[in-house]
Amino acid sequence: MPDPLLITVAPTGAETSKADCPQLPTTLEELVQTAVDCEAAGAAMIHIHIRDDEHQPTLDAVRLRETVVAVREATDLIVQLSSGGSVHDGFPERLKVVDAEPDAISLTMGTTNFGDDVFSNPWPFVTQLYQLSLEREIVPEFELFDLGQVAALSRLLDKFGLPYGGRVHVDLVMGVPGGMPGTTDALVAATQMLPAATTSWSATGIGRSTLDVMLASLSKGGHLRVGMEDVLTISRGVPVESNRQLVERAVEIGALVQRPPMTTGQARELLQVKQR
Ligand code: KMH
Ligand code: ZN
Repeated sequence: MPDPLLITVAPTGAETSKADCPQLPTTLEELVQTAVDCEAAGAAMIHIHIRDDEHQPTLDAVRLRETVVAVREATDLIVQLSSGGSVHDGFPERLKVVDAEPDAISLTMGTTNFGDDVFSNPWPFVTQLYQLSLEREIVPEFELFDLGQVAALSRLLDKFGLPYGGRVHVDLVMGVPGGMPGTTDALVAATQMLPAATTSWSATGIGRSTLDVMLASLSKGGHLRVGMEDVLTISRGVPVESNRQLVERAVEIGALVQRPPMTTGQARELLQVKQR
């Protein structure tokens, strides 16, 4: 029996500027087209950061809701909103992301140095956001940037129980300057520490760690996140043309290890997202 591969696309992020990367999808129209293209290529979930009219990161509530509606109308992708936003976003706006009623949110399990900045996720914020996800019946994807955050996930589940839907899905975000490195050794260490309640996990390697992390994840039976949030070159010095190109590469590499891309229906079953 083939073991399908969940491919999540993270098309935009909050760190890259449109001026530096004109092919980055920053408008709603571009984002929806990207979602359509990436679903056709084999993605089953989309991790969304949105931008304002000046292409700057925003957590504007109206735009977030419009985005969720538009991506849902155009695709069957699981719509995951980033609750991380940018390093400059405050906790109140980040908590309000749930008001847009996405299928899923990202939920980072601790504070991380993030290049020269700090991605702040103190324990009281994490627990508040987790409890909100339970109340609103939104599935969290636990984003783990280092090994301490793997332990923090066990602590969270011990104290507050399983997420909405009963599944525990993790994404290892590796290679952020300040987090765990994007290496096979770090991936093995992190996966060995995952709570027993974990039902699925994916991994992504930032920048030049992308291929190492992809191959390590596949060799350990994990899933993949790809996209221009995490990597902007397809090979050394060659810019990524589109998110679709990154999804297609993940599908090709998955095929080599007999992991066909998971359909959106299979992904909904795996993550037990609410029917909306
Ligand atoms: N932009 C980073 C500071 C998430 O989306 O939840 C945080 C991030 C994680 O991208
Ligand atoms: Zn993100």
